Formats: sequence, structure tokens, C-alpha cells
Amino acid sequence: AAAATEVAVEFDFKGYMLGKAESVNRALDRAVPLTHPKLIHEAMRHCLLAGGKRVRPVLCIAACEIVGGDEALAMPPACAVEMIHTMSLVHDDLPFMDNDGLRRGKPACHVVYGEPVTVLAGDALLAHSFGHIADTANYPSAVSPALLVRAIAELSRCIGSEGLVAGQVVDMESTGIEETVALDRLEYIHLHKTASLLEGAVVIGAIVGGGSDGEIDRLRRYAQCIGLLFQVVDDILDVTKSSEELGKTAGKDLVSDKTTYPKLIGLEKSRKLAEELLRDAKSQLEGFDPAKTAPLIHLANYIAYRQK
Ligand code: GRG
Repeated sequence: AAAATEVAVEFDFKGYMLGKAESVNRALDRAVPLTHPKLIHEAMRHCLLAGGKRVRPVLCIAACEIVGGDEALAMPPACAVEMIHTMSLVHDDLPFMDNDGLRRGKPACHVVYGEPVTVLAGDALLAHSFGHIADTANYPSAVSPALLVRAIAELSRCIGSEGLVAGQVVDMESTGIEETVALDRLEYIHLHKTASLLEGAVVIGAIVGGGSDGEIDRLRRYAQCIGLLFQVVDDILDVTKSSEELGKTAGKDLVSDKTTYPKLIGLEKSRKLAEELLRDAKSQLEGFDPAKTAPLIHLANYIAYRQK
């Protein structure tokens, strides 16, 4: 009987993720139809519908649900966040940025459509993201314009020159320099380049869901913790994967000039930091309805224990 109860309360995280990602994919498909001029909409759709784990939109939906909202209410902001995430990757892949020819296992946008169209496709996705949140016709029922304005202001702050763009620019300034990047600078880069958009996703989900200021604050701290956790784990995997591959090829960590947590504080302390961030993230969820915390708890575990 005990085992049966356990099975009954066990949360099907994989099913939750896949189900939500599928809804997000359908909504994104509808959000960017192949209208005139075809070229730009084809390029936007190439970028947006090429796969991706959809972690940010799922976080947005889960945050809306934890404060009492539902998936349909969170879908426009969730899609907007994925449009912004996608445009940031598309611009990052350009030859004069990170110069990557492959994205999500497919040819990068600039490889297929060229650089000028790629810049415009990113710009168009960014513009469309805010319009998509603001358009009340995208919501299942009446939604407060005041909440939408608050969500838009929040998202703009998270991605602009004091948010995601700040992280990217400080990262650029820290690449290829002689001296090692200090720990506080590394944390600044990750908090802005990665955590900021996760924070935006979670916070705007909670805003449209009608969360209180206290709930929004706790969810914001949750998102900042999992954002940093994402990068600390990335750095740990970089080292462990590199040493696994040493037999075959030169370890990535040995050839890369990138500053990582293991390089600065060692592997053991990096693992401890990851544990602390995971614990801190989960502790922010303590005041919420326990029946609704499972998705965000499992999302944090997923970021912490992933293998790539
Ligand atoms: C946002 C206005 C604006 C401009 C963009 C180019 C640029 C400025 C920023 C680049 C930022 C960048 C490359 C951040 C990396 C973020 C990150 C952790 C990506 C990996 O995310 P996953 O694993 O990827 O969620 P998928 O493909 O699954 O979505």
C-alpha cells in the first residue's frame, strides 16, 4: 500500500516537460505564421522551430501555475521568452560574435539565409516578442493590461543593457585577455548572460498569474539560483567530459581559454557550490502550496543533475 501511494504521488517530470514543450511548439508555430514577406518569416521560423529544450517557456508556465494561473494564461509570455532566447542564440552564432555554423543540430540561420537576413530575423523576433505579450487577443480570457505592462517592463529590464546584453558584453570583454577572470566577474557574467532571462521567464509567468509581491520575490531568487546553477554545472561538465575524452582527443578544458568555476575554485568546491545553489533554489519554494511545487523542484533538479 505504501508503494502504491508513493507511485500515486510521484511526479512524472519527463511527461510534464514533454507535454508543455509540445504545447509551446504549437503556440510558437501559430505565433509566427509564414506571411509576406516570406523570406524573413521563413528565417524566423527556421530559428524558432528547430528544436531546443524549451526550458524557459516551461519555467514561465510552471511559475504561473504555482501562483494559481494556468498554461493558457502563461503561453503568450512563455512564447515571447523563447523568441528572445532564440534571437540571442541566432545573433550569438553570427561570424562576428561566437561564429557557430550549427545550432540545435541544424545549420545556423546565417549559414542558410546569410548574415543580413539573420540580423533582421533576430530583430524581428525581438520586436514580435513584446507585441505578442501585449496583444490581449492572445489570451484565453480577459487579462489585466496593468499586469501585462508590468511583465513587459520586467522582461525588457532582464534582457537589455543591464541584463542579458550586459552579460554578453562583459563576457566579450573578458575573452582573450591575459589575466584570469575574477570570481565576482565570472558570477556577474553568468547572472546576466544566463540567469537574467530565466529570471524574466519565471517572474513574468508569476506576474500574469497574479502572484503577490512576496511570491514574485521568492520566485525571482529561485530563478537566479537555478540560472547560476545552470552555468556552474555547465563548467563542471566541461571538465569531466574533457577528462573522459582525453584518451581520444585533447581535453576541451585544456585548450580553452575560458574561465570556469573549476579553474577558479577547483572541482570539489564547484560541486559544493552547485549543491548550495540547488538547496537555496528549493528553499524559495517552501511557502508555496506543496501540491503545486513539483514542477519547479524537478526543473531545478534537472538543471543540477543533467549530463550535458
Ligand atoms: C537579447 C537583445 C538581445 C541580444 C542578444 C548575442 C546576445 C545578445 C546574447 C548571447 C547570449 C547567450 C549566447 C547566452 C547563452 C545562454 C544559454 C545558457 C544557452 C543554452 O540554453 P539551452 O541549453 O539551449 O536552454 P536550448 O537550445 O535547449 O534552448
